[in-house]
Amino acid sequence: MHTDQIEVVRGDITRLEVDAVVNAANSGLLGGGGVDGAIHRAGGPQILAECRQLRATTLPEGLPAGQAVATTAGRMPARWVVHTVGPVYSRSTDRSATLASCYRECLRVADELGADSIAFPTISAGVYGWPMDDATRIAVQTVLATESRVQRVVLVAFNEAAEQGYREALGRG
Ligand code: AR6
Repeated sequence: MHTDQIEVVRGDITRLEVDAVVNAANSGLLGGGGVDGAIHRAGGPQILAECRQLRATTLPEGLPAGQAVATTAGRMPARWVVHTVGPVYSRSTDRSATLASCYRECLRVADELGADSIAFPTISAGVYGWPMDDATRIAVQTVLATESRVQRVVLVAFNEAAEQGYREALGRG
């Protein structure tokens, strides 16, 4: 991905006009707080129905951290939700490879879907406790290092710290 293809947008990911919206989910895929809660609320029950279907078929044990899977986006402007599971932050174990894998796998799933645009929240930087400057840096570095047919990547900053982290990592500070 080229740096010109990356946009930093402050706001609520559920309102964006993109093909795919990434959800920072948990392995159970049946909803939660943070951006996961916001996506299920905005998209409506069809998303949960498809997640339940995945659990009943291909993902009986849930979605492992670092992987990604798509469902409908229900009533959101987007066409698809790409659900991924970030690692819980640990001070004693370096889980950054798993966090990087989330971004790569989401782009791979987006390619499979034929999505031209995708929006990411700052995966793991909320409930899962990842320090914001590191989470945004891993996001930017991984997206830049990943080959994809996606034309436009929106990094959604939910607060000032996220916006600053993305801008610094992109050299737009
Ligand atoms: N739009 C964009 N970003 C958002 C929104 C939104 N509407 N709401 C929150 N954020 P989190 P995690 C930001 O906690 O750390 C859930 O319960 C938020 O400020 O949503 O990966 C899941 O079910 C933060 O920067 O995800 C899991 O159990 C970022 O999104 C667990 O939380 C991620 O915060 C996953 O934790």
